[in-house]
Amino acid sequence: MELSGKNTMVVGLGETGLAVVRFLRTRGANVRVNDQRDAQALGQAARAAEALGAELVLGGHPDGAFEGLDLIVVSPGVPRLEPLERAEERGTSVVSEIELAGRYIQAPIVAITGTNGKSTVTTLIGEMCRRLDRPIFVGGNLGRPMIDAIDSDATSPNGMVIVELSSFQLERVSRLRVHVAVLLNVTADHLDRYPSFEAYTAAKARIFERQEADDYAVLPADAPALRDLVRGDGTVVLFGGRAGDVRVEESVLLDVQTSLRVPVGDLRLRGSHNVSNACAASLAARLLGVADDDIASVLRDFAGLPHRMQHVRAVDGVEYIDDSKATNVGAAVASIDGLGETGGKVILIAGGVDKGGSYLPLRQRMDHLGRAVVVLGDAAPLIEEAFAGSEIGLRHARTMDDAVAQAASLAEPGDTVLLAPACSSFDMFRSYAERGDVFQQAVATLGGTR
Ligand code: UMA
Ligand code: ADP
Repeated sequence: MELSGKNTMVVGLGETGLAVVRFLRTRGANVRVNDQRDAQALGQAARAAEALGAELVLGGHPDGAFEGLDLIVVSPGVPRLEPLERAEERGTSVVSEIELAGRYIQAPIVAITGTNGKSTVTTLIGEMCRRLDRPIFVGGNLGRPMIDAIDSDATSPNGMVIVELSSFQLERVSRLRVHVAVLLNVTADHLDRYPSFEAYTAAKARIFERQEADDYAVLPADAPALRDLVRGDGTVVLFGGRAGDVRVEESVLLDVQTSLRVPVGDLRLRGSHNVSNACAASLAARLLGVADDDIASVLRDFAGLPHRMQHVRAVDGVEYIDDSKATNVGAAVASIDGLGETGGKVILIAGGVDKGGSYLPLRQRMDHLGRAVVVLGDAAPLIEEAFAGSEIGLRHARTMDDAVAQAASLAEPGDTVLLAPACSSFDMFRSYAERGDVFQQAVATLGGTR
């Protein structure tokens, strides 16, 4: 696609937007930037876009800004907007950053989606593929926008682009061809943005749409319904369950097609959900040509990303675990299950911004395994509602320090205090990472008495 001299607009000036502005300007396009925030709120990002020669239309999404354009690139956090839809009706091409990036990448693209486990699996595949001795890029929703890969060696035919893709990023893709597409799982999330669970699922399924016969669709063996989502011509390969190519048998992770065998006890990652993640990553890496020994050594070395089942400290025989990245109910349930047999009970710290799903699965787990739940943030009343009539205690906290103090006072030796909020963090924190940091600081200041 020739961009020189074209009239383009970037909607949303976060990390993605700024990276797209840089890319479009390098290719000689005229760039307008539109964001609902004003210049003051955008701060450095607005100054950077201006310095790159972009025209700024800030503080809202006025209709006029969307006129006279050849191309609009939408940031993932921007939902459906009426002016965008009208521009599309007028024939303006509206794409996501991922679609735009894909058009300039010659390297095979490896993409990972799903409700939970994306960052972990993307990182694992990235670490495994690093052993291939070819230039690689690892990014996407994980942090570095995919468009930043362009013009690096990783996008040459000899390279490899490995990206975590959210449903938001997949919404506006049309021609993106993914060589190895991994769909890990789908449970309720982002129902504050999508009209239905089906709409959310359909966005994720777009990852498969342009696959050809020599591409691979990697799916969980124990979720047959997900296979119906594969629309393209990619070859379906399965992980986990009883029939997956890479699965667990008698506590050993093995690849039935190769000699890969790693005892589950050798993995540093915690929790059964992470064993499933390890199976998915190992299968994808094998499809990409990584040797068994390299897969095995990454599985043995990788200790997990921060704020995912991260062990913080033991105080008075109570373990404190930071799973701040558990930002939906499915993830929080997996966290509780992933603690395994500890002999004690769980004190769960949960709450934040509600995403429109049900908290009942959380209650079911906690009724079995929990001692108490400490709720905080906007979603507290909704969680309380789901726990109505439950035998386990429910406490309210105003701050994270308060939540940790209350959890500590409730816990008995052998118990686990688990931060797995089942919600996003934006009511009280800048990000899940900040929430996790604040939790860890609060835990660090707990004085042990026994
Ligand atoms: N904005 C508007 N109008 C709107 C909504 C937002 O103008 O209606 C503006 C905001 O004012 C802001 C900008 O859009 O200035 C933010 O854009 P963005 O939300 O797309 O955020 P980025 O900084 O570009 O980060 C995005 C991803 N964010 C989201 O999808 C919400 C990051 O994922 C990703 O790391 C980054 O691109 C690079 O690819 C974060 C995330 O929370 C981690 N993802 C969700 C998740 O994991 O659940 C999907
Ligand atoms: P994502 O990038 O999809 O948010 P992460 O790898 O960052 O995924 O993990 C986020 C949280 O999701 C973890 O902290 C854990 O609670 C949960 N989780 C991770 N993997 C899985 C899985 N395979 N199934 C269910 N929950 C998971």
